[in-house]
Amino acid sequence: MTFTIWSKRIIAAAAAISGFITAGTSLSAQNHEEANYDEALIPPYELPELLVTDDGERITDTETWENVRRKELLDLFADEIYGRLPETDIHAEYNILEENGEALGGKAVRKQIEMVFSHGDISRKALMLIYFPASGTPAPVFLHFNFQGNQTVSADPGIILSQYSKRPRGNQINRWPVEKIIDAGYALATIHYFDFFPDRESRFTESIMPLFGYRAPADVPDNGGMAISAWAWGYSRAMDYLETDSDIDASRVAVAGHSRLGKAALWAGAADSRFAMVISNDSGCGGAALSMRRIGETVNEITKVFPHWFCRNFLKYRWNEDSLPVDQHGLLALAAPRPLYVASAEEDRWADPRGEFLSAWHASEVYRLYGYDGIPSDEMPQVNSPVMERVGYHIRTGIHDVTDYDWDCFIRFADKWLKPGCGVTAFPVNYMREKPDFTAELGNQALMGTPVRITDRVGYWKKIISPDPYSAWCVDMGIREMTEKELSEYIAAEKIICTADYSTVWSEPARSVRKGKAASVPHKICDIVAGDLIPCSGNKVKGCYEVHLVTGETGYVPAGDAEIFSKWVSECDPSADNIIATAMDYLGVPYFWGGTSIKGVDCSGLTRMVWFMNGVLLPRNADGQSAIGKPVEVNADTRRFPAGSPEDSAADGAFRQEMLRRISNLQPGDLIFFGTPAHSAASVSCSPSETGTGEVSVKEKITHVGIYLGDGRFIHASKLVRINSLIPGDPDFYELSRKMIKARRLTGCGTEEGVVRIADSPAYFPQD
Ligand code: GTR
Repeated sequence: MTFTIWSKRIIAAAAAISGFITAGTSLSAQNHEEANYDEALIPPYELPELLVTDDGERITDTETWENVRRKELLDLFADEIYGRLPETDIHAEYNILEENGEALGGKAVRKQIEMVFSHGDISRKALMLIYFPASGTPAPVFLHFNFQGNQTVSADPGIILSQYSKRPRGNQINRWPVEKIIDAGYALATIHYFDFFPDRESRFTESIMPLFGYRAPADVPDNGGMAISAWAWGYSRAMDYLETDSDIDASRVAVAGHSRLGKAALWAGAADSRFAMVISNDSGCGGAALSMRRIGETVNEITKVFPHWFCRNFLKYRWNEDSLPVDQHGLLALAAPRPLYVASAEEDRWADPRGEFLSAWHASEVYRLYGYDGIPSDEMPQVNSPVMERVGYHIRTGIHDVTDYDWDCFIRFADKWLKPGCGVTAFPVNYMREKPDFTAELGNQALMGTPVRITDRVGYWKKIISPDPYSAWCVDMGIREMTEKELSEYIAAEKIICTADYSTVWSEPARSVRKGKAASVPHKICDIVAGDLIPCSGNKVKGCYEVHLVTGETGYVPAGDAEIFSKWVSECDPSADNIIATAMDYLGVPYFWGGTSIKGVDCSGLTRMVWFMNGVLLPRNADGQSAIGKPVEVNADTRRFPAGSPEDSAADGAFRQEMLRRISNLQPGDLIFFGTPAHSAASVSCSPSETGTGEVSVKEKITHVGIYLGDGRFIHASKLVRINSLIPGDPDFYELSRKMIKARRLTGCGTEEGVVRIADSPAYFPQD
């Protein structure tokens, strides 16, 4: 069967209007019954490629996706489907009309905010209703607009009536399990969608459109936004407010919507990346479903019945879907890499559940580019069997609606992707990589027993923030995930710190094991290194500390290799002598990019470790370290001896004098920094930082750090941890010595100078 014949059939069928009205919200008749629902009648179609640019370049990296293809797609959706809104300067004002801590029997706070938007003498109002858990911690949010007015979401008599609705209180209570949402730890924020565009073309003038200078639909250009863009605009304005509300965690807002509001939520999520998650429920044609399938509701049908939803350009694609430059899988892909959930209902054939699913499946290839798992195959999951990868999907039994089941899935999905976790590192040394990939650059290491925050998950990787602070990816077997309560208990618990360079956790009290003996004799559970922390009972058994690894095993560490952490930390004295003594202990440790343990260190990894073993938590990187403590003037004459020029010969007397001068203020134990100072350079391109004289200011760049030992000598990680001299002519002269431009003294400094004692860090000890 050819497309032409099929399309004629449908056009003919469309003439017979069935009089079907969708529950409570639809405004015009639609021929649901007459539509095609037969997969076999779908003409062959070819979806536009997501990972090929308009110039035909295949995309293999996220940078090109973000900088090129994503922008192309966003423009196409704006110009051809939903339409753009002018960049008018619209003033927004928020009035908290009401706040009540006794909502839902005291477990929630209800807050109602009047948002006033104005431009010139035109103004429009929207009323936001928020329920958030009364826990006191900023809550993640489901931002989900409603169809019938805020008062229909709950029977709560405190809800202020929405301006454009006379519907009774609690009228849509079945769609809004407010208590369930609160119990799960989320806030719910909702606005009656009419506040942005009362859903009729004839009510255009009551919408927000006049704020943009439009008096009638005819004023709107062919690529100008109409109702869906107005609702999406409303979602973003709601986000603007949420960002100002300290009861809300605006970094964890899920934009969500049902049906036409699912379309709007997807468009809002695509255009506004502040939304951390995007959820579409039964959004169908012009939402998640692929238009090219022309099954259920079609472009022709939707644009005829709802002429005020899309931009006029979309009309070009009635019965002409093959010429669409994008299809809706592109809209879903615009949410990447943020978690995306698409929900369908089995009996909602009008919305084409299979088309919604395939769209999510095709969008998943963009998620895979980021290393995330999406929809695993093009075979639809069974009904009521949700997929919860970074792209999630379910098809549930039942009709076009938002049910408790849908909400259960949204909450589960949000629990998985939006709820940050916490935990403790489990390996002796945990490798923190810049991407969730074993081949990715090593950024940092976290020692055993380090409390971490978990901010993201991909496959078997977890993105963590270590206390230095540093954010990067660890394999999940190296992280013991905990509840907040477990983590606080862990932080409060007694621990040992390994003070030997290397030691062992034995299965029984032991100091060594006879070679060749079977595993029944004391065996090694794991090695440990300096700085590792393990919970312990405080008991010593046969000269060993009894310890309890966070992975569950009990083991024994020779007492001479460890100390009780709390006692050790109270005795730490980061004096210059102690710092230098610890640093000398690292001599010969190999240089290792990203290393911050005795197994290998980079330059700032060495300094970080040396201070850590003296009870001080330094920032992870050299530039962070160069910003704390007290400045020590080195008076570098970088005009005569530019940091970037080739090194002078050791015999150069002037350079020797310069370096003797640079070290004159230094004291043993000072951190010395190498790099290039801030300077002006001739500009090569126009940039916002241009000074106006053809010069740009270049910021200071710190590339290396070492510890000063006195007499021009210092210890640093470079090839190996080694000692060099800054002074030309000395036998161990450091070839990049002229880059030494800055120094800091940490001894005698406290938190006001950015120097944090481990004892004062909430990551290591309870602080109350
Ligand atoms: C229907 C429309 C669908 C869907 C639904 C709704 O009439 O055909 O595209 O958006 O309305 O929003 O309830």
